[in-house]
Amino acid sequence: MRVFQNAEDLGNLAAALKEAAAVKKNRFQYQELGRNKTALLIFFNNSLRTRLSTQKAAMNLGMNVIVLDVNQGAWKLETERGVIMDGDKSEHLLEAIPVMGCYCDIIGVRSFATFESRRDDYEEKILNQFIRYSGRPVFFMESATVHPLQAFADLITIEEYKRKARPKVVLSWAPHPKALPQAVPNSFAQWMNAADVDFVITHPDGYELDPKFVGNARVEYNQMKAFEGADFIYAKNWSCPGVTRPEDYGKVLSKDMSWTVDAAHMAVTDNAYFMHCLPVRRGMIVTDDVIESPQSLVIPEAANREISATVVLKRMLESL
Ligand code: AN0
Ligand code: CP
Repeated sequence: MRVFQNAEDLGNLAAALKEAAAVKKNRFQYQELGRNKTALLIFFNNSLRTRLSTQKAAMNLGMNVIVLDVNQGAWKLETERGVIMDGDKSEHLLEAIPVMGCYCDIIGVRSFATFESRRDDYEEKILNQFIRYSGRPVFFMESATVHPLQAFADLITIEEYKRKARPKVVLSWAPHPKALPQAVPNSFAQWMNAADVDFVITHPDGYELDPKFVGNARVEYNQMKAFEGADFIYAKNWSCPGVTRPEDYGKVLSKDMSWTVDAAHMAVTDNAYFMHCLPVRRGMIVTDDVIESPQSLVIPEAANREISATVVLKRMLESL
């Protein structure tokens, strides 16, 4: 595997889930695979889980790991071509990327949507430059539009906890004070569409996700109706994807607190599990009692980030 961006990059998902279960039983069985290989993890944005779980995954495989926080200690990077660099940016991404490639075998990159241009974000301008100019396999650690390591970990978690062959999974928008990316809901939708689940998306008017991620999912604007009989509730805030109104891209259109997932919401489900990728704002996305309930899977999801990253790095090492 040279690029890990979409669900299809893993090939057969059932096989990938089997591999994940085997890795989880013995996460050190491929220690030799990564010997003298180096993973470089590049962060343009903050992280707790991705930073720790991906380092742990690389260590499980016997790899060396280098982590770079671009905004803390590296030179400020220009990303546009044709610019006269007389401002505060000392280096161009087009030199920085191949240089980074010199010191590693595999590169992971976190670079969130900037919301400056919908087109640049949805064309994955930054990550595509890493793919093109680094000369190394590249895995996405949350890009402008996708967060596949999270979605894979979420699918592993659903596989572990499901009580029906084909559970009902609901992706629900929830309120948040700041504009957040669409990467997590985009990837979650993409992976749920590829998996064998009954998938429903619910959000207020104007929050329609990009059709390429919605696929054949059912969209239900009445949140309570969407929750009826659900087995898994996956809450997440996202800002306006700009599908119906491009001028609203990246904006906060609603802070409607009636969408906060509370006990009354969970009561209409089939004793559903509660999921969120974290970090989560209590009182906005979800109430304390729901996130602290025995039905909350937020910690098992985070734990499975180590497993999803181990499988992805293993696949990349195997194809070096
Ligand atoms: C990010 C987001 O919503 O995409 C990262 C989530 C994994 N969240 C925040 O910036 C709070
Ligand atoms: N879920 C997730 O990716 O968390 P971090 O932003 O802390 O890495």
